[in-house]
Amino acid sequence: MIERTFVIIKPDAVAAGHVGNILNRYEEAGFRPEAMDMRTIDGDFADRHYAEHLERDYYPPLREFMTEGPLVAVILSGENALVGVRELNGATDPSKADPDTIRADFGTSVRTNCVHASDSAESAASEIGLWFPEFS
Ligand code: 3AN
Repeated sequence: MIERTFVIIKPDAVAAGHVGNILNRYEEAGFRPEAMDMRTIDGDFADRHYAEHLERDYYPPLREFMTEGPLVAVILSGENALVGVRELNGATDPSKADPDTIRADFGTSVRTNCVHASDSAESAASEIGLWFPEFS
């Protein structure tokens, strides 16, 4: 099934110069960008994106990290994009991510793990609605 998912190339990956390499992984796997935007978000916007994580101990430094510099927001589409993109990304903790995944290659910690991807069709719809209201 052709699906849409929402991806963030996080501020650590932008600062380190990995935007092109990360987009290349998705394109080589057959996923195509439908929308893409570099922007710097504020804390209120981060709270809306991470609404399910607000009470977690790890959230305040995650909020700081996600607002510290530009990131790239992307809508990707393709066959089984939801699971396929998360497989390309690898596990949340880069040190536990499978070899050759994006997080294994470009992530540096659980927080600075270089990419985000929606974890379900419901979260993709809500994240696309938040980040790209004109595409929802
Ligand atoms: P994923 O992005 O792999 O779906 P989630 O949804 O469990 O992971 O977590 C969302 C984000 O919160 C992660 N991408 C990571 O940046 C951060 N995070 C999750 N767990 C931790 C943790 N134990 N310590 C620090 N940051 C965390």
